[in-house]
Amino acid sequence: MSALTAKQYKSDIKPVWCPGCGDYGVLNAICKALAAMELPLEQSAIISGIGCSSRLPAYTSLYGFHAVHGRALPVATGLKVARPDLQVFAIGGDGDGFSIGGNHFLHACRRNVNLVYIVMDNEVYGMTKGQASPTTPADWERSKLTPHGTQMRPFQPCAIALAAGAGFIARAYSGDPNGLARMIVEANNFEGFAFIQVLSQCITFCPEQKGWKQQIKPFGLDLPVDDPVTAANILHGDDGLATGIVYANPRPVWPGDSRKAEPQTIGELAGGFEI
Ligand SMILES: Cc1ncc(C[n+]2csc(CCOP(=O)(O)OP(=O)(O)O)c2C)c(N)n1
Ligand code: SF4
Ligand SMILES: [Mg+2]
Repeated sequence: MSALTAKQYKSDIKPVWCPGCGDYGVLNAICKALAAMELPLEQSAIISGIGCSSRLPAYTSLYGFHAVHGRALPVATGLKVARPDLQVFAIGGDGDGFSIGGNHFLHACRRNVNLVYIVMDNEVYGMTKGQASPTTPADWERSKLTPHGTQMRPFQPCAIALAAGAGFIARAYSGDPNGLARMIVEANNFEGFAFIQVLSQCITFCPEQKGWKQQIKPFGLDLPVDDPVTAANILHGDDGLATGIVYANPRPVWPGDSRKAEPQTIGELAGGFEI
């Protein structure tokens, strides 16, 4: 089969995202990356949770699964372990990945299954009409539920991924789909759990994020580093708006070689009986 174009990795379903939503850029970037990697449709899968961003798999022509809120990573992990021959992409939002799915995020980082996790971080629950999420700035007063701001320190996704053991950590901007596409290719080539935080504006509930276009800049350092202490210093010192692949340091993936060789049925994984 000849290589597919980026457009052929999109489905015929028209996205229902608001005009100007950052998630369009992420969809474009994913499709550009898939085309650049010439991934066959039947060899790839994309798994999401629930949220505006989690609608994305339906807009691609890949096999996919629109899972339960916060559960993209457990489903993607199960799929990759059962079918190690597939390229698995887990995607979702900041609410999906860091609130209800926060515990799965920590354990996916430390388990180190060989998959790519892309979080479209708009610092808000877009789908449920603009409540604060773990990455919402402490003084954000737009939501009626937090009229005096959250008064809580925002979650630092990349620093937390590093502390939890992720081997590949990057931050991107949805307004730069070509840069994000290159990053997705690097993440997919990486052996192990690869995490990309994509700043993807919610134009409807956080119109101030239009300003990201002027504020986003590259880290401007010689990256990626493979030393966790250096990576921690970079991530704790940045303002959250710098982009680049910060850290790449492979370690043994899970499960080990003994279970990597052949695709397994759920029954085999459960102990050798068919269910
Ligand atoms: C178990 C469960 N709890 C709550 C919800 C309601 N809910 C749907 S999407 C969402 C938050 C989505 O936020 P995020 O993941 O950041 O995605 P966005 O819409 O911002 O892209 C919530 C709380 C749900 N669908 N299921
Ligand atoms: S509500 Fe926000 S996140 Fe959802 S589609 Fe609209 S702009 Fe995008
Ligand atoms: Mg969100």
